[in-house]
Amino acid sequence: MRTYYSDDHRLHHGTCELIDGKLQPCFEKPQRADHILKRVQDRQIGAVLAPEDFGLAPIARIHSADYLNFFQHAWSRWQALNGEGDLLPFTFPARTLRSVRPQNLHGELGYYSFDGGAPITAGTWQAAYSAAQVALSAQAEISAGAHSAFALCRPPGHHAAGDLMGGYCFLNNAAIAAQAFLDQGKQRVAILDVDYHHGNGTQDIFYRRSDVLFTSIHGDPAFEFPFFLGYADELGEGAGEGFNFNYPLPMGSPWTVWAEALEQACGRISAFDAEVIVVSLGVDTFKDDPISQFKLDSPDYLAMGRRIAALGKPTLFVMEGGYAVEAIGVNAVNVLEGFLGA
Ligand code: SP5
Ligand code: ZN
Repeated sequence: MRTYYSDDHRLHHGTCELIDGKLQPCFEKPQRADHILKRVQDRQIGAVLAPEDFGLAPIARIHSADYLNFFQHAWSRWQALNGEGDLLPFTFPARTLRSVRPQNLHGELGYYSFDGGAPITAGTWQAAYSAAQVALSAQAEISAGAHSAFALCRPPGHHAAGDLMGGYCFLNNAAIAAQAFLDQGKQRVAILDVDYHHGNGTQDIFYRRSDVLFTSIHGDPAFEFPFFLGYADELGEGAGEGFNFNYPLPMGSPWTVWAEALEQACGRISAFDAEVIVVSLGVDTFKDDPISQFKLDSPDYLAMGRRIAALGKPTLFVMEGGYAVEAIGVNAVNVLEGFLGA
């Protein structure tokens, strides 16, 4: 399996995020990608390639023009205001307020954000743009006939909706890749989101559509970020009804419980008769993850990969979360090795 990777991810290096009531050093940091890349190389699972540049058009299939324009220029506007350090939102159009778009930088940033966890730094746009190109390059390889490919994306994407950033995410790499499959002629794409957190952005993007099946296994949002989406009764809307399946699990869930949810999700994917699968590959389900509460161990990721392989479809793996930095390489690559037959 080939891996697509860009050094540009380093250009996104936030200092602090607002998490659990206080500012803390960012959990989503460049070393994450370093560990994954090193494990890919050590295990020799296949070549590591730089992405091609497919431009903005495939990104604009998912994200609105006004959102992209805002995100691309937010940092220079912050600099023009003599902003110091990272840019974080602080006011949001929550209940009782109006979702109007203000003209003040901080007002606009609040409009386009749902949390204070995704700092914009000098290179965030370039890093996120390159991560999307990494996903599109791996997608193109599968379109050209490969059975699998790994998009080593950073920053991650699954919390980002069409015009909303948050949860360390700015551009939804998995959604951009899924849409590219459809635009190149596929009719049914399944997304399997195995990150510990619900993929609220991906769910919203495809919620009213039947061409993309979204399935997600995650910490119960009644107790866990992102709190406001990801419940089991969210089944899709309109034409999308019956094409969205959430598997919220209790805090502390071990592999046995997680694997049962995976069976259910795989059953839905098979019944949908997906032509291709996009896996939102987060490994923050690991027992030692610093911000998560599941109990998966490293060998469980091999079993996860084997079960996904048993679906028998071309599969694109898109990197999402995972914050136990020392173990992230082993765990992510174990999924890929399990898929490849280890
Ligand atoms: C891509 C991704 O994995 N984004 C995750 C963003 C999570 N942000 C908030 C996490 C809140 C964690 N609370 C943990 C309490 C443990 N004591
Ligand atoms: Zn996560």
